Amino acid sequence: MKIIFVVILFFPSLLFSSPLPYNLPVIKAQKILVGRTFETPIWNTGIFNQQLGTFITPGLQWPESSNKFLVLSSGLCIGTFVNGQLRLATASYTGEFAPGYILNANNSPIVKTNEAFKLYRVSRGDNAANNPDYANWGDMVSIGAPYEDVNLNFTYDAGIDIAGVKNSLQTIFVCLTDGFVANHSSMEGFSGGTPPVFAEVKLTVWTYDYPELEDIQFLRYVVKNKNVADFKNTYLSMFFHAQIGDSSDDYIGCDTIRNLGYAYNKDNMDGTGEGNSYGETPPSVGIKQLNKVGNNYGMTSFHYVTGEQFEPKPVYCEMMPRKS
Ligand SMILES: [Ca+2]
Ligand SMILES: [Ca+2]
Ligand SMILES: [Ca+2]
Repeated sequence: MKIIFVVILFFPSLLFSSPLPYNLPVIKAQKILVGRTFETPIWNTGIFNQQLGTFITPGLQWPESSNKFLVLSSGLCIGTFVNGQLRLATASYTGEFAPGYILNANNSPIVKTNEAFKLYRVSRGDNAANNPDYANWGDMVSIGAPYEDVNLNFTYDAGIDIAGVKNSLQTIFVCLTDGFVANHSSMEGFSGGTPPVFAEVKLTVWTYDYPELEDIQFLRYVVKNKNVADFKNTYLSMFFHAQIGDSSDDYIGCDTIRNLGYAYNKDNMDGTGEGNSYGETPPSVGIKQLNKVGNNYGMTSFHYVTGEQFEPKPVYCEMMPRKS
């Protein structure tokens, strides 16, 4: 059985940027993260592993170009109390985030964005001449975009340093915020539509082509409270809708020691082997929290959701959302 892992890491951060006004809802966009053995979309709304389109469409394609998929949709969700009010910034099927950042001015959070805030993708061997994202990578370095400091001077030097995570095959970076009210909707998927929490989320996603790491999608989230009020009783949760080819014969589980959630086929034959099903010896997929800051940030719960057509009926907020 081949296992593919998705790994998340959390780090504290600071933000430095310059303001421009912006008040429109986000136009959804994606860039495809390409690994040596798989490919998967990364959205500008906090969603990953879903193909952007009219319908909810699985996105984590493994092996690449196989037209077989392991995940339908994923995203980091934040739940917290702000001044006693429960607020959420969710990313399950649509995503309540958008590229941008937040200033604190006049004792209130002010959400900003500009044309520089978007998905950036660089691949090994790219340069400023063949990839505009590479040419403009320096715009995002002060925000948190990673690079290999080739001349070891702790400064990004265009043309000398190498954009992206050191030794990665490909790196995607985007700075997101949930601060735009227009992107909070009860149609998000699960429990969306609250006022913003005013978080900034800097997301780096990358792949390696080392044989032992080639099936892993690495994600690093840097989450910062940019509200003027504290976050209280804050939970970060990773929504992960796995789907091993034909979803009708899938099981899930978790490993609390490894901070790992996973999905696998209940028998050794996924679907019929026709179409998008894997057939014999299907793969499994998991998501693991690799880095935790302090003692209270490991996996504290693992929960499932089911379709509303299944008995027993789950409580409403844990049903899959209707979407047509
Ligand atoms: Ca340098
Ligand atoms: Ca299956
Ligand atoms: Ca089966």
